[in-house]
Amino acid sequence: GSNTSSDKSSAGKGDKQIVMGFSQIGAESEWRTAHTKDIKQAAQDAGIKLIFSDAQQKQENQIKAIRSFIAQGVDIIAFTPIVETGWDTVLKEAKDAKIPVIIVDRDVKLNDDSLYVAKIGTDSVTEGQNAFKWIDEYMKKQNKKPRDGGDKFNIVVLEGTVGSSVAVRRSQGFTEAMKASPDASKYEILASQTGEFTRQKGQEVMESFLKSYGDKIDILFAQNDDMALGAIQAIEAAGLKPGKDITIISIDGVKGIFQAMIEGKSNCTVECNPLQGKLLMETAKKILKGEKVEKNVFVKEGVFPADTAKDTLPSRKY
Ligand code: GZL
Repeated sequence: GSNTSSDKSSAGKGDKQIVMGFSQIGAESEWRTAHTKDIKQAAQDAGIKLIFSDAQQKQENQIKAIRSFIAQGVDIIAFTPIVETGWDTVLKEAKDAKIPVIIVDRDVKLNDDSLYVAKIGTDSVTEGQNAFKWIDEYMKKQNKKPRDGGDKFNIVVLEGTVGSSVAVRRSQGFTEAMKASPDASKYEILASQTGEFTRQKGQEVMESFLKSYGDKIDILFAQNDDMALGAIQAIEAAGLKPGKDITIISIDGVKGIFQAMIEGKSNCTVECNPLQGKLLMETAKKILKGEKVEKNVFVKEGVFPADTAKDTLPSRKY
């Protein structure tokens, strides 16, 4: 006989185009630009209508965007939280409106984890640990000596956005790995300050580091490649050789840093994978079909020292 109880949920979702509201942080770095491009392409490939909002680095704009997605009655909301805290209220409003939420790239601190269905991100702690481990190996392999003739390698750190899970966790990973190293006593962090993940700010803060500690700095740990690229300009302007006088490690793996490594101006990049769009769209479709999804998924990432840069650059996708 005929199917008396028509199953609205599958039929409704089956043929109606899914509408996703996406709140992006902004366009602060090459990495972020690649992240946005990949998400827009993945939505198109998946036949999902994307309502995209650029928050210009302001949390209040993300909250406004999420409220507007709720008012528009989108099927699903995804966003990259610029900072960890301050999301409980607006995510409760999304939950009350029965709109599922996916957290993308960065992480949040919530009182109630049921306020989001899934999180697709990058493992910032491991990235920070990998950054220190590589530096520790490199200083030994190159038989480097502290520039000030002392017994410690002096490190300066350009941090990411204040309060972002990525900055907090990359610092945590880096310092944890340093403390765990047998060489811990050979390193000293002289200064650590935010460069807001941008080239411009990275250059400015590095200029101030050089003024304060010029001939004592052995290592720069930049929490993204864009700040490292800005710092390289400051180091050269100070008459020093980036990648030689000052060993540089950063995180992301964008094309710009591969080029700098080929030119001998940077020493290593720890990859952070922005190509999260396909997984995001697949996860959204599963959620809207009522299928179970993993709460927390990490995308894959590697480590790329300068001597791999020439061979790797042609295959880099961002
Ligand atoms: C990392 C991402 C960071 C990148 C920066 O997952 O959130 O934000 O490292 C970007 O380049 O600005």
